Amino acid sequence: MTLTYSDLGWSPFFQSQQDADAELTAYRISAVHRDKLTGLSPDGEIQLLPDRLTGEFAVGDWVLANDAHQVCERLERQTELSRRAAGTDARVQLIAANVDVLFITTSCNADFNLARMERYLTLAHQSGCYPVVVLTKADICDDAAAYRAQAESLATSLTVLTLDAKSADDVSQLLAWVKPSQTAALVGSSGVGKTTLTNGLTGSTDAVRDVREVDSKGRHTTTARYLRRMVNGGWLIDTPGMRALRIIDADEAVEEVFSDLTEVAQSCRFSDCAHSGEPGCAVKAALKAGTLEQARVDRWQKLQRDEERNTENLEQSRRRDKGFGKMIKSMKRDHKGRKGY
Ligand SMILES: Nc1nc2c(ncn2[C@@H]2O[C@H](COP(=O)(O)OP(=O)(O)OP(=O)(O)O)[C@@H](O)[C@H]2O)c(=O)[nH]1
Ligand SMILES: [Mg+2]
Ligand SMILES: [Zn+2]
Repeated sequence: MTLTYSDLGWSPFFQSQQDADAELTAYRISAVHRDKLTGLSPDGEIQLLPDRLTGEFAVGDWVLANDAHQVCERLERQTELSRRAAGTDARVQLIAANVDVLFITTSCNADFNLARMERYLTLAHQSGCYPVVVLTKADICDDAAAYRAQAESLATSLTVLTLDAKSADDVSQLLAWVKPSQTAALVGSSGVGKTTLTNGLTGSTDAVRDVREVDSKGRHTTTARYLRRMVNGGWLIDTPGMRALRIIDADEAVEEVFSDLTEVAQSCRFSDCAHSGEPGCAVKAALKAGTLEQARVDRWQKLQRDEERNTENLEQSRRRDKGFGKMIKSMKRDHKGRKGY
């Protein structure tokens, strides 16, 4: 079966960026390897040679390449999912690009965590992806409806699906949220069933974690990201489980996810109220009146603090990189100067 560019997710947004380079061929990146990229076009799948570090490409990206399959340009992204990489040396890590729907995946067991879900919702808001919460392992849980109600309480009209990721019937619920040629990404902790869902939705047979190992923490069965075609013509990106989602540059998205609280906080007497005992604090008043929930206020403040710290660290390492770049440049300049002399 041959796919067209529009089947692959190509749109006027990308077309307008190609016009100047009409002799180059466009490819959708389906996998990012250490030193090469896999690209899809109507002619099928080929390996592409990147023009910069492969870490600067994300699965889902559109690139333009020449006849020698060398990438010449990466097209501007419609949406970008990224986080602060793990470790003290903060960098931005790309998760995926040009994603329309974010399947925020967790299971009806110990992985279920409202603070974590709020982080993923923030990621969706920040990138402009439509969030759908997927609660797996409903088949081995006594009260899936209670988990679902908790998740639904996080935002008005938030879509929450509860299912058994191993059941073909259940899994087909997800298809309704991704139209042909649209792209979805599965994110969530390790072991929640992202690859099980991917296999059900795409017909592939990727390795899932052995049932006997389900309780062992810290193992990641999936180690790379892939773009795959779903049975309905949509596209799906499976991702390796994340231990922590450190969000960056997301203060506005945090405000949106917690719009119920931001609205109340607007009535605080001081515009920089920290809601920790200041006079005229509307948040404290609402807590007292029982119209706000303390746990949610705590999660909001923690997420704000974490987001600020992550972004600060990122700024520091950006400055460091810039300083390093300047140093190299001045070394080169000195070197040239000597040669001239
Ligand atoms: N009973 C039941 N088991 C499930 C369900 N979803 C996943 N599993 C099992 O949970 C285990 C982990 O599933 P995976 O699909 O490998 O999880 P993952 O999210 O891809 O994990 P990583 O690749 O490590 O991020 C497998 O043994 C699945 O069979 C479900 O809804 N019900
Ligand atoms: Mg997996
Ligand atoms: Zn206040």
